[in-house]
Amino acid sequence: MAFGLLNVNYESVVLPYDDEQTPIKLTGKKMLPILKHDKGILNESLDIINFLDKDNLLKTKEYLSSEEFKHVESLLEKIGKPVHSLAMPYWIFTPEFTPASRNYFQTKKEEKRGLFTNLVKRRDEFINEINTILLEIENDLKPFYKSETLTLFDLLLAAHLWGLYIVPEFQFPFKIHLYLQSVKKMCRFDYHSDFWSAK
Ligand SMILES: N[C@@H](CCC(=O)N[C@@H](CS)C(=O)NCC(=O)O)C(=O)O
Repeated sequence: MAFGLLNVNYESVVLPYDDEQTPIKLTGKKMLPILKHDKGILNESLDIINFLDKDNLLKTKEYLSSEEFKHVESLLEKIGKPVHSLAMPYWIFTPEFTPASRNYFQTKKEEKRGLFTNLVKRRDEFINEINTILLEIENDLKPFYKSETLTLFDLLLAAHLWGLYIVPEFQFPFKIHLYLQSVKKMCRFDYHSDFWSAK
Protein backbone atom coordinates (compact mmCIF):
# COMPACT_ATOMS: atom_id res chain seq x y z
CA MET A 1 0.00 0.00 0.00
CA ALA A 2 2.79 2.47 0.84
CA PHE A 3 4.55 1.82 -2.49
CA GLY A 4 1.34 2.45 -4.43
CA LEU A 5 0.32 5.51 -2.45
CA LEU A 6 3.76 7.13 -2.64
CA ASN A 7 4.16 6.14 -6.28
CA VAL A 8 7.46 4.31 -5.82
CA ASN A 9 8.50 1.71 -8.39
CA TYR A 10 9.17 -1.72 -6.96
CA GLU A 11 9.38 -5.36 -7.81
CA SER A 12 7.47 -7.73 -5.57
CA VAL A 13 8.82 -11.19 -4.84
CA VAL A 14 6.49 -13.55 -2.98
CA LEU A 15 8.39 -16.04 -0.82
CA PRO A 16 6.73 -19.31 0.17
CA TYR A 17 5.88 -19.28 3.88
CA ASP A 18 8.15 -22.25 4.57
CA ASP A 19 11.19 -20.57 3.00
CA GLU A 20 13.33 -19.97 6.09
CA GLN A 21 16.62 -19.73 4.23
CA THR A 22 16.00 -16.62 2.08
CA PRO A 23 14.86 -14.25 4.85
CA ILE A 24 17.47 -15.53 7.32
CA LYS A 25 20.19 -15.03 4.72
CA LEU A 26 19.00 -11.48 4.03
CA THR A 27 18.26 -10.24 7.56
CA GLY A 28 19.13 -12.95 10.09
CA LYS A 29 15.39 -13.35 10.90
CA LYS A 30 12.56 -15.52 9.54
CA MET A 31 10.30 -12.52 9.04
CA LEU A 32 8.71 -10.67 6.13
CA PRO A 33 8.35 -8.12 4.67
CA ILE A 34 11.89 -7.36 3.56
CA LEU A 35 12.80 -4.32 1.48
CA LYS A 36 16.02 -4.55 -0.49
CA HIS A 37 16.97 -1.08 -1.73
CA ASP A 38 20.06 0.61 -3.27
CA LYS A 39 21.82 1.12 0.03
CA GLY A 40 20.64 -1.73 2.20
CA ILE A 41 17.92 -3.91 3.61
CA LEU A 42 14.98 -3.14 5.93
CA ASN A 43 12.85 -5.70 7.77
CA GLU A 44 10.07 -3.86 9.62
CA SER A 45 6.98 -2.46 7.86
CA LEU A 46 7.19 0.84 9.73
CA ASP A 47 10.90 1.27 8.93
CA ILE A 48 10.09 0.54 5.30
CA ILE A 49 7.26 3.09 5.20
CA ASN A 50 9.44 5.64 6.97
CA PHE A 51 12.16 5.06 4.37
CA LEU A 52 9.70 5.39 1.46
CA ASP A 53 8.02 8.52 2.87
CA LYS A 54 10.96 10.78 1.93
CA ASP A 55 8.70 13.76 1.18
CA ASN A 56 6.81 13.25 4.43
CA LEU A 57 3.47 12.89 2.64
CA LEU A 58 2.27 10.50 5.34
CA LYS A 59 3.93 12.55 8.12
CA THR A 60 5.46 9.23 9.18
CA LYS A 61 8.09 10.64 11.54
CA GLU A 62 5.64 12.82 13.47
CA TYR A 63 3.06 10.05 13.71
CA LEU A 64 5.50 7.42 14.91
CA SER A 65 6.43 9.55 17.90
CA SER A 66 2.89 10.75 18.66
CA GLU A 67 0.57 9.74 21.50
CA GLU A 68 -2.01 8.78 18.87
CA PHE A 69 0.40 6.17 17.48
CA LYS A 70 0.45 4.43 20.88
CA HIS A 71 -3.34 4.34 20.82
CA VAL A 72 -3.41 2.95 17.26
CA GLU A 73 -0.81 0.33 18.18
CA SER A 74 -2.96 -0.91 21.07
CA LEU A 75 -6.04 -0.88 18.82
CA LEU A 76 -4.17 -2.99 16.25
CA GLU A 77 -2.98 -5.39 18.90
CA LYS A 78 -6.56 -5.72 20.22
CA ILE A 79 -8.09 -6.35 16.80
CA GLY A 80 -5.16 -8.40 15.43
CA LYS A 81 -5.84 -11.34 17.74
CA PRO A 82 -9.46 -12.11 16.75
CA VAL A 83 -8.77 -11.18 13.10
CA HIS A 84 -5.95 -13.73 12.90
CA SER A 85 -7.88 -16.44 14.75
CA LEU A 86 -10.90 -15.93 12.51
CA ALA A 87 -9.13 -15.58 9.15
CA MET A 88 -6.09 -17.87 9.34
CA PRO A 89 -8.06 -21.08 8.66
CA TYR A 90 -9.23 -19.40 5.41
CA TRP A 91 -5.96 -17.70 4.42
CA ILE A 92 -4.21 -21.04 4.07
CA PHE A 93 -6.32 -21.81 1.00
CA THR A 94 -5.26 -18.70 -0.98
CA PRO A 95 -2.77 -18.95 -3.87
CA GLU A 96 -0.01 -17.73 -1.55
CA PHE A 97 0.27 -21.28 -0.21
CA THR A 98 1.59 -24.53 -1.62
CA PRO A 99 0.70 -27.77 0.22
CA ALA A 100 4.10 -27.68 1.98
CA SER A 101 3.94 -24.02 3.03
CA ARG A 102 0.30 -24.44 4.13
CA ASN A 103 1.32 -27.27 6.39
CA TYR A 104 4.26 -25.25 7.79
CA PHE A 105 2.03 -22.24 8.48
CA GLN A 106 -0.76 -24.25 10.07
CA THR A 107 1.58 -26.22 12.35
CA LYS A 108 3.34 -23.05 13.50
CA LYS A 109 0.16 -21.07 14.14
CA GLU A 110 -1.67 -23.95 15.83
CA GLU A 111 1.13 -24.14 18.41
CA LYS A 112 0.18 -20.62 19.47
CA ARG A 113 -3.59 -20.50 18.89
CA GLY A 114 -4.83 -24.09 19.06
CA LEU A 115 -6.14 -26.29 16.28
CA PHE A 116 -7.68 -24.44 13.32
CA THR A 117 -10.69 -26.79 13.55
CA ASN A 118 -11.28 -25.41 17.07
CA LEU A 119 -10.76 -21.80 15.95
CA VAL A 120 -13.44 -22.31 13.30
CA LYS A 121 -15.87 -23.47 16.00
CA ARG A 122 -15.25 -20.18 17.86
CA ARG A 123 -16.05 -17.95 14.86
CA ASP A 124 -18.97 -16.14 16.51
CA GLU A 125 -16.84 -15.20 19.51
CA PHE A 126 -14.15 -13.66 17.25
CA ILE A 127 -16.74 -11.90 15.07
CA ASN A 128 -18.34 -10.30 18.15
CA GLU A 129 -14.95 -9.12 19.42
CA ILE A 130 -14.08 -7.66 16.02
CA ASN A 131 -17.44 -5.91 15.66
CA THR A 132 -17.03 -4.17 19.03
CA ILE A 133 -13.66 -2.75 17.98
CA LEU A 134 -14.91 -1.84 14.49
CA LEU A 135 -17.66 0.24 16.08
CA GLU A 136 -14.97 2.26 17.84
CA ILE A 137 -12.99 2.67 14.59
CA GLU A 138 -16.13 3.56 12.63
CA ASN A 139 -16.87 6.45 15.00
CA ASP A 140 -13.40 7.84 14.34
CA LEU A 141 -13.60 7.87 10.52
CA LYS A 142 -13.66 11.50 9.31
CA PRO A 143 -13.67 9.94 6.60
CA PHE A 144 -10.13 8.66 7.34
CA TYR A 145 -8.99 7.61 10.78
CA LYS A 146 -9.37 10.79 12.91
CA SER A 147 -8.42 12.79 9.81
CA GLU A 148 -9.87 14.38 6.68
CA THR A 149 -6.92 13.07 4.66
CA LEU A 150 -5.31 9.65 4.45
CA THR A 151 -2.46 9.09 6.92
CA LEU A 152 -0.08 6.37 8.03
CA PHE A 153 -2.77 5.13 10.45
CA ASP A 154 -5.10 4.25 7.58
CA LEU A 155 -2.41 2.06 6.03
CA LEU A 156 -1.92 0.26 9.34
CA LEU A 157 -5.65 -0.21 9.97
CA ALA A 158 -6.42 -1.31 6.41
CA ALA A 159 -3.51 -3.76 6.44
CA HIS A 160 -4.92 -5.38 9.58
CA LEU A 161 -8.54 -5.46 8.43
CA TRP A 162 -8.19 -6.31 4.77
CA GLY A 163 -7.70 -10.05 5.28
CA LEU A 164 -11.19 -10.38 6.80
CA TYR A 165 -12.76 -10.13 3.36
CA ILE A 166 -11.95 -13.81 2.93
CA VAL A 167 -14.23 -14.99 5.76
CA PRO A 168 -17.70 -15.77 4.31
CA GLU A 169 -19.44 -15.48 7.70
CA PHE A 170 -18.08 -12.00 8.31
CA GLN A 171 -19.49 -8.78 6.91
CA PHE A 172 -17.88 -5.38 7.37
CA PRO A 173 -20.17 -2.56 8.51
CA PHE A 174 -20.90 -0.64 5.29
CA LYS A 175 -18.98 2.49 6.36
CA ILE A 176 -15.85 0.43 7.11
CA HIS A 177 -16.22 -1.38 3.78
CA LEU A 178 -16.35 1.95 1.90
CA TYR A 179 -13.37 3.20 3.91
CA LEU A 180 -11.27 0.11 3.08
CA GLN A 181 -12.21 0.34 -0.59
CA SER A 182 -11.17 3.99 -0.77
CA VAL A 183 -7.83 3.27 0.97
CA LYS A 184 -7.33 0.39 -1.48
CA LYS A 185 -7.99 2.67 -4.46
CA MET A 186 -5.70 5.45 -3.25
CA CYS A 187 -2.92 2.93 -2.63
CA ARG A 188 -3.52 1.17 -5.95
CA PHE A 189 -3.50 -2.02 -3.90
CA ASP A 190 -4.60 -5.11 -5.79
CA TYR A 191 -4.76 -8.24 -3.66
CA HIS A 192 -3.05 -11.24 -5.30
CA SER A 193 -2.12 -9.29 -8.43
CA ASP A 194 1.36 -10.83 -8.14
CA PHE A 195 -0.18 -14.21 -8.88
CA TRP A 196 -2.49 -13.11 -11.66
CA SER A 197 0.17 -11.10 -13.52
CA ALA A 198 2.71 -13.94 -13.21
CA LYS A 199 0.44 -16.39 -15.03
N1 LIG B 1 6.73 -6.10 13.14
C1 LIG B 1 6.77 -6.73 11.84
C2 LIG B 1 5.88 -7.94 11.84
C3 LIG B 1 5.94 -8.69 10.54
C4 LIG B 1 5.29 -10.06 10.60
O1 LIG B 1 4.62 -10.41 11.57
N2 LIG B 1 5.51 -10.84 9.55
C5 LIG B 1 4.95 -12.17 9.45
C6 LIG B 1 4.27 -12.36 8.13
S1 LIG B 1 3.05 -11.16 7.84
C7 LIG B 1 6.12 -13.16 9.48
O2 LIG B 1 7.02 -13.04 8.69
N3 LIG B 1 6.06 -14.15 10.39
C8 LIG B 1 7.06 -15.20 10.45
C9 LIG B 1 6.46 -16.57 10.55
O3 LIG B 1 5.29 -16.68 10.96
O4 LIG B 1 7.13 -17.54 10.21
C10 LIG B 1 6.35 -5.74 10.75
O5 LIG B 1 5.44 -4.94 11.01
O6 LIG B 1 6.92 -5.74 9.67
